[in-house]
Formats: sequence, C-alpha cells, structure tokens
Amino acid sequence: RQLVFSGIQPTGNLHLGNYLGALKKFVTLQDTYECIYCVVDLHSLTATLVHEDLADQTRAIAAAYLACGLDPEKSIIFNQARVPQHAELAWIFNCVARIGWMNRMTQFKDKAGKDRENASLGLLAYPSLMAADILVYRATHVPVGEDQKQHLELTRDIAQKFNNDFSARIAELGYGVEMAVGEEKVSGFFPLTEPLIEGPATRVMSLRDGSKKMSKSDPSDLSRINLTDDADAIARKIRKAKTDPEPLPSDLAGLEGRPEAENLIGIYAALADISREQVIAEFGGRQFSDFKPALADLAVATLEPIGKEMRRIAADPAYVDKVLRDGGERAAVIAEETMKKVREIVGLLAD
Ligand code: AQP
Repeated sequence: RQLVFSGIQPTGNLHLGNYLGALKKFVTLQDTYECIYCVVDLHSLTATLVHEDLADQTRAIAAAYLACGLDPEKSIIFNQARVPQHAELAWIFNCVARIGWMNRMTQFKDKAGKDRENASLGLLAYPSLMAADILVYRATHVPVGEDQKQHLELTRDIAQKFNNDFSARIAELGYGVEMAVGEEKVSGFFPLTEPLIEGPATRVMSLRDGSKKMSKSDPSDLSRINLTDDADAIARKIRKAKTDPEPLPSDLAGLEGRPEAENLIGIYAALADISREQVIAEFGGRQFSDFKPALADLAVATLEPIGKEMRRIAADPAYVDKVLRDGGERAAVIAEETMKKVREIVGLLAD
C-alpha cells in the first residue's frame, strides 16, 4: 500500500519556496496516491510557544492548501492537534531515538543557535514528532523540500531501530510487512519512508542572497515572494532580486558559481513545468532585464489566483474548520489502527 503524508507548520506567511518545494507537489500527488496533508501546529510550538493567533495561522495554512488545489474529497486535510496519536507515537520514538541523532540535525543547530543548552526539548525532539507524523499512517512517500532530507533519513533510522528492537514481538504478533532494504528483503512494522524531493526547485533561495534558503523567518520581506503578495509586490520583488552583471548562460554548466541566476532559472522552470535546460534554451545569452519581466509575468499568473482564492476561503473560517474537523476524524481512524498495534508491540497495558 502506498500512502503520501506531508505537513507545513503554521509559522507565518507561506512563500514561493513552500509552494514549489511542497504544496505544488501535494496537489499533483493527490491524483495518483492516497494522500494525507497536515497543518503541523504542534511543531510550530517549537518556534513560538505563546501564540496569539495560532488558530488563525492554522486556518490560513489550511486555506492555502485548499487554494492551491487540494481537494478534501480526495485527500485527508487536518491539523495535527486533532489527532493525539501523533504525540503519543512521538513519545515512544523519543525512547527509540538517541540524543546524538537529534544533536546532529542541521535544523536543530541552526535554530538553537549558540545557546543550545537553553533550546527547548521540543526543538531537539522535533524530528521525532515528524517521524511520528509520517509513521502513524505508515506513509511510504513524503514530498518535501531539500531542507527536510536529513529529517527523513532520521525517520528511516527511527523506523528501522523500532523494527529491530521489537522484531521478536512484531513477528510473534504477525504484524510484520515485507520490505526491501537495499538488495535485501526484510520484515518490519514501520515502512522505510521515501522522500520525494524532485524537480528544478527543491531548494528555492532567498531573492536577496543566493546562498540562503528562502524562508518565512527571514527579516527581509524582499527576500521572499509570499503567496499573499499582490501582482505589484511580486513584480517588484523579482525586479529587485539580486543578480550578477553577466547575461544568462547558454548552458547549465554556465550556472556554476552563479547561485542567483541558478535560483531564478530553477524558479522559472518549476513554475512553467519545464526543465532548466528548456529555460536556458529560451533565455540563454539574454540579459536579466529581459528575463525578469518574463519571470514576473509567470509568477503573477500562477500566484495571484492562489492569493485571491486564499483570501476567499479564509473569509469563511467555519468552512475551513469543518474541513479540518472532518479530515481529523478520518485521520484519527488510521492513526488509531496503527497505535493499537504499537501499544501491543511495546507491551503497554492499554486495551
Ligand atoms: N526555500 C525552500 N525551497 C523549497 N522548499 C522549501 N520548504 C521550505 N522552504 C523551502 C519546504 O516547505 C515545506 C514546509 O516547511 P515548514 O512548514 O516546516 O517550514 P520551514 O521549512 O520551517 O519553512 P521556512 O520558510 O524555512 O521557515 P523558517 O523560516 O521557520 O525556517 C517543507 O516541505 C519544506 O521542505
């Protein structure tokens, strides 16, 4: 059985990186796979514990899901807090995973900064909750941006260690499923989930600095295109995007050492659903002053309708809440099926 799971935190305005790295793929996948998409509100507590508008931010991400084309008839759409099995499984994974594994995560190192002793335990354990989000549905595929690759490797490590630690109980209860590990076929309870990190824009960079990821938390609004930006703001940000003085190269090799050019070409390719080679075939040798207006037109044509639709949906919070409540009920049924077995495997007296 193949099942897709992914989530986004309600930690601020969604941007073009979130759209190209995650959301756009969520929409495509729902036509082929059984898909579960979550607004991971529990994760967002690791960024800001006391939120004045967590509920509204949660609704805003759900509105973005719907505005981008996720269909609650096809995909399960809900927020994490409605399904407490995520947190329950995360606790068990906290006991499976090792502190050393968490300490090595680059996201933890970046977000904790120098004063690691003072970072919250939640920030350290973030990947364990993420593994629980995915594995409570025994999801096989997770569409994410490149920045989440390391967390997905850790998810596989946790699944593998759980499968090994409890192998005798899993076999005794008959809960093992055959899976391939490299050339070998092994039996385990949790699948070794595959990340889906593909296409020309798996890591969209800041428009102000080609060495930094486009991010919700960058203090400069000019560094990112928000899904809520209007046509003027989108065009202005692309016009002001940092570039070098050379014209666009005539082949991919010419992008070497030109991160800003590489970023804009990747964005164009992803928005137009073409390869970077095709973008270069069209714009190679031309100046950024030619390329930027074409990119701005494309970005406006894609994002402006999404922004409008987000505003329309957000104006009806009761509808959004209903989608999340219904989705939560459907998700909880699957999550509880897994947790019943997990409690049994671990030997918890909870029937
Ligand atoms: N720049 C990016 N390029 C491609 N994909 C990206 N993602 C995030 N930034 C980029 C992907 O978006 C999804 C949502 O991730 P999240 O809600 O966990 O947010 P994040 O990664 O914390 O997003 P930000 O903007 O980077 O937030 P801050 O500033 O708080 O760090 C994920 O699939 C992610 O890979």
